[in-house]
Formats: sequence, C-alpha cells, structure tokens
Amino acid sequence: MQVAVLSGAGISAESGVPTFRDAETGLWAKVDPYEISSSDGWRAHPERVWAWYLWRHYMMGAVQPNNGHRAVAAWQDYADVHVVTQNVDNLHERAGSKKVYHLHGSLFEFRCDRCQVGYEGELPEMPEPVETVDPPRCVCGGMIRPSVVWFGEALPEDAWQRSVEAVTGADLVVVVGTSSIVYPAAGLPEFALANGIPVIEVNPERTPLSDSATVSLREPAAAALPTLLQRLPALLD
Ligand code: BJW
Ligand code: ZN
Repeated sequence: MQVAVLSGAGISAESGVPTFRDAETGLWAKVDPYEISSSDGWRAHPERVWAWYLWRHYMMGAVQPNNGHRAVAAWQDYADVHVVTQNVDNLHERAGSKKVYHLHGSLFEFRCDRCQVGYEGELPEMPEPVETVDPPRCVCGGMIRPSVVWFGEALPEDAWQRSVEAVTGADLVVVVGTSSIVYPAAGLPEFALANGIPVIEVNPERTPLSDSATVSLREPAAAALPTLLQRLPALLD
C-alpha cells in the first residue's frame, strides 16, 4: 500500500511550534505575513525577516517530534509512506520518516539571495524573538537568506514533482494540520480525489477541504494518527 501524507503546521503544533493562522497563538497574529514571508518584505526589511527566522530556526531545533510525527514514521513498517510537508522544520525526519518532500523549503538550509550559493556559517542562537538582526553577507555581496519558499516564489521543482507522483500514485492520502488555503500545495488532495483516491483529513478545525474529503476527522494529529491505520476499514466502509 502506498500512503501519501500532506502535512502542515498543525502536525508540529503539539511539539510547541506555533501555527501561522491561529487567531490567538499563530505566528501571524503578531506580524504581517506578507512583510515577513515574501521576497518584497525581504527586500524592504531584511533585518526584520532575518531576526524572525533566526528565532524560528532556534525554536525548531529545540523542540521534539510528537506522537503524530512518530505515527507517520511507524506506518513505514506497513506501507510505502511518502511525506509531503509544507513545514520547514525537520520533525518528520527526526521521527524517522525516510521519504520527506519539503514543498516550502527548509529552515535548516541557508543560501545567498544573489548567487544562490549555500551558506555553512555559524548562526547566532536566538531563544527569544528580537526585532532586527543584520543578515550575514556572502562574498559576492548578496545577503544570506533562509532556503524557504515565500509568497510569490516558485516551489522547489524536484520536491513538487515527487509530491505530485506520491499523491497521484497513492492508495490513501492523509492531509493533516493544514488550513488548505496555500496553493499549489492545497491542490494536491484535489488531484487525489479526481483520481478516486480516498483522502482523510485530520484537523480540529474545518477547512476548505473538509466538505470534499472522503473522511474529515476533527481531532488533533497526535491523538488521531497513532490509531488511524487500524481505524481505516471502519472509516472507509
Ligand atoms: C492542527 C492542530 C493539531 C492546529 N493537529 N491540526 C491570491 C493572492 C496572492 C497570492 C495568491 C493568490 N492565489 C494564489 C496565490 C499564490 C500563493 C497562495 O496560495 N496564496 C494564498 C494564501 C491565497 N502561493 C504562493 O505564492 C506559492 N508560490 C506560487 O504560487 O508560485 C507561483 C510561481 C510559479 C513560478 C514562478 C514563480 C512563482 C508559494 C507559497 C509559499 C508559502 N510559504 C509559507 C512560508 C514558508 C516559510 C516559513 O515557514 O516561514 O509557507 S506561508 C505559510 O503557509 C507556510 C506554510 O507552509 C503555509 C501553509 O500553512 P499551514 O501549514 O496550512 O498552516 P496554518 O497555520 O495555515 O494552518 C494550520 C492548521 O493546523 C489549521 O487548520 C489548524 O486548525 C490546524 N491544527 N493544531 C492537527 N494539533
Ligand atoms: Zn552570493
């Protein structure tokens, strides 16, 4: 059996990583998303964007995978599992998942914004958020940026191709912890449904996918995922 898991920020919420769009605790409750996560925002205020990502980089390194990430990794004993994640953390890999495709890049990789060369230098530890930090400079004069995908930027071609193949070739697609509003990632479950592949959504809140999903479970990831495969026959009956 081939299983594709499309994950979003909600799967890491129970590890202590804030989601983006939660009204109370979401990362974007306090900052303007288009200022902090777009190339226009980077050009206008690189020192603000860099400070914000240094803090998130530190936080993501300090937290641990939760039972949701661990369950997805454990499914590899029973199925060919492909994890398509919008998350820039590495919690799926740290839980043991082998096939992980990062649609929105990684916050553990950095590169020059001009010549695109990877950056291997030390990063300052940032346990608390600060307003501004100047980004390091590349030898070419460009600025070092996180290798994440901002609004208006293309997704990494290789990760996108693998994700489309994983989803359209799957026997089951599990969509977990995403608000399903950011495209093109949000279109992947639509490809599956168009091909007659069952889609199970796991999310405590309703999303634009909820009505079209084969099954929509209003449960948090760390509670739902550990028993999901055992519940499949009853859920898809
Ligand atoms: C739980 C839970 C628990 C809580 N258990 N669940 C109209 C206007 C402008 C732009 C567009 C437009 N229409 C389309 C676009 C394009 C745009 C887009 O989709 N915008 C929409 C918002 C309208 N897309 C893009 O720009 C993309 N690129 C593109 O289209 O390129 C075209 C192109 C082609 C060729 C050349 C050039 C260009 C790029 C999108 C990049 C998104 N980047 C970010 C930042 C990444 C870096 C970082 O991490 O900082 O990705 S934005 C942010 O949103 C991040 C996330 O990956 C992404 C999705 O968010 P996610 O994961 O769904 O999180 P939340 O917070 O939204 O939801 C969490 C969910 O979890 C909630 O539902 C909770 O209920 C749930 N939850 N606890 C389970 N315990
Ligand atoms: Zn450079």
